[in-house]
Amino acid sequence: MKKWWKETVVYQIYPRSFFDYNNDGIGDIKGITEKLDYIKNLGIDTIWLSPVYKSANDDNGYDISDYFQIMEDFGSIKDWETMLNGIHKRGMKLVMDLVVNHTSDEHTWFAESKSSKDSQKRDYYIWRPAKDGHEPNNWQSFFSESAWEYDATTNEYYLHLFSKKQPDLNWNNPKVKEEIFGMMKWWLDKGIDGFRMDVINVLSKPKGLPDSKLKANRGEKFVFDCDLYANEEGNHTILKDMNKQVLSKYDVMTVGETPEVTPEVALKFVAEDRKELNMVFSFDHLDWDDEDIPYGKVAIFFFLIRMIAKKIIVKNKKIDLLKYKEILSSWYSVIEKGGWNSQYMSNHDQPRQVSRFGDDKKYHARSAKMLATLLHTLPGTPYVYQGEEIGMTNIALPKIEDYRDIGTINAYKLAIQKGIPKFVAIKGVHEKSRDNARTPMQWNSKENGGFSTHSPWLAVNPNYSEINVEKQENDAESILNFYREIISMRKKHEVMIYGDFNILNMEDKKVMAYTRQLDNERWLIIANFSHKKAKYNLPANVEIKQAKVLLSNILDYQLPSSDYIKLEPYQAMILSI
Ligand code: TEU
Ligand code: CA
Repeated sequence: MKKWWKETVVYQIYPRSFFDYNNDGIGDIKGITEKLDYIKNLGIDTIWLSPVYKSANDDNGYDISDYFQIMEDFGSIKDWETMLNGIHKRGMKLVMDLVVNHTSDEHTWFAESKSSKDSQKRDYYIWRPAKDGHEPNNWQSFFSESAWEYDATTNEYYLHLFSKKQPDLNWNNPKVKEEIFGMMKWWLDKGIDGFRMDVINVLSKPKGLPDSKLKANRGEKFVFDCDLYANEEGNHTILKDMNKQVLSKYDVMTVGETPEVTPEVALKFVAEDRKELNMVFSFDHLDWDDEDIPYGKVAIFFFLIRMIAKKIIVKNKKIDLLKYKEILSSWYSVIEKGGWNSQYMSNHDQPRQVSRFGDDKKYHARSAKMLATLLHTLPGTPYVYQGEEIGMTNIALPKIEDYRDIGTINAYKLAIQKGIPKFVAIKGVHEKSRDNARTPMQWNSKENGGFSTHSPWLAVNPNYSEINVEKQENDAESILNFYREIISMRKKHEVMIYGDFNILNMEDKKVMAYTRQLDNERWLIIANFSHKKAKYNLPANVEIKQAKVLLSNILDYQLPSSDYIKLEPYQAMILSI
């Protein structure tokens, strides 16, 4: 069925790093309002705003201390209203972040909950006594420490799947549900157009909070086992309720962030007839290159050799294209079976896509455009993360003290505790730190990339004088203008939205080729994922003479007359066939 949220292109803003209006070193809401024309000119119709609520800022706003107020660093509710008006005036929509697996420990609910076992709010959170003098179970949080924190006031532990300043709410308590649903309505009545729902598939915890059966990594005490709670049936009960009581009353879009879900489980969240969510953010296409730093001297030695080899010798092996194709085609089943998907390669938690899957040096612009071609022609709603549209890259800061992300800092600490040498641990940080994505937006080649005249809260990437908006505005061949073009194509060609999807070369390790087809309109998308030249043989039913180039990341590209296509490194094209 046709829906506006299938047709839209979403732009994610990480407010701390977008634009600093009052020059205190921190991005803010007025800064966003200032840049709305830029976003509109990109062709965006929906903005997803990472949290701007009042927060203790242990996890940059994902630890909310008051759901009804704006973080002081970012401005006031008046500023927010002005921004919302500006968004709507330009015909765009606003999706807010909903973080309700946990609150901040500085939320008044938690202060009350922790004050005494008899507190009326005790059961807003998940408290347990010690087990044999230890933590109540062996769970590890997402941020590398135990998922339990001891609190002396009542001599019990509370559960936190993320940092210890992010206690988990108890969704078995009907009062919690009521509070959260009420809060959602409050924002919807202010006129917002949807929610991006943080870790929405872990709200419900398994009965009895059992130990994970997985073995802890060597040198670690606790086990990270997201599977244990990610697939709880209780999450569907909560979402069905939320849909019925809240969401169904508004014309809004919803996207749930769901780590560890398979396409089968995702379908249960997004199949239209289940009335839960519109789409989820899956991780399969991003998690497969995760690699734990090993334990022990010998293992570390070989790990290092492999990392160096990966960088120098086999650059193009950064992506296992066969695996990626399998993942894409298995996720397409979600759409075929009556659900919908999101498409993203970057967000505020992930390294920069051009550094991770492309080549951020020699083929910077070309590989960034190749990835953009995919993002906008794969089936699902595309999400562009701020800075991606100019090809912003990863950063490698020399010292752990230069990093701000709690996830990064904790993971580094654990690595050092395990005896991993500092220079190895910092390499892991360079590859995977979430701060790669959080460096300030590069607007121009002035001081701090035009983000702020004050020294920013996190270092600006030193490449801002080469990679910035202003420079790309004036360059017809820039990544920015390529994004504008491909986004505008989506408004003219329904095949990009509703067309069937079919990968043609599942066995090819270098080239990705797939068709999108809607009625008589048939497109062929070809992308070379390698930093070497490659060749693609056209399928028998494609007549090269009939084919027309709709978009290419190589200037003035002309199709050959042969029945195969020679591809330059990272070359990508959209053909109408
Ligand atoms: O992320 C949840 C999540 O799955 C991530 O922690 C992810 O596994 C990790 O970042 C990969 O490095 C959401 C938010 O997007 C994230 O920013 C928050 O820190 C987290 O929830 C807690 O709210
Ligand atoms: Ca500011």
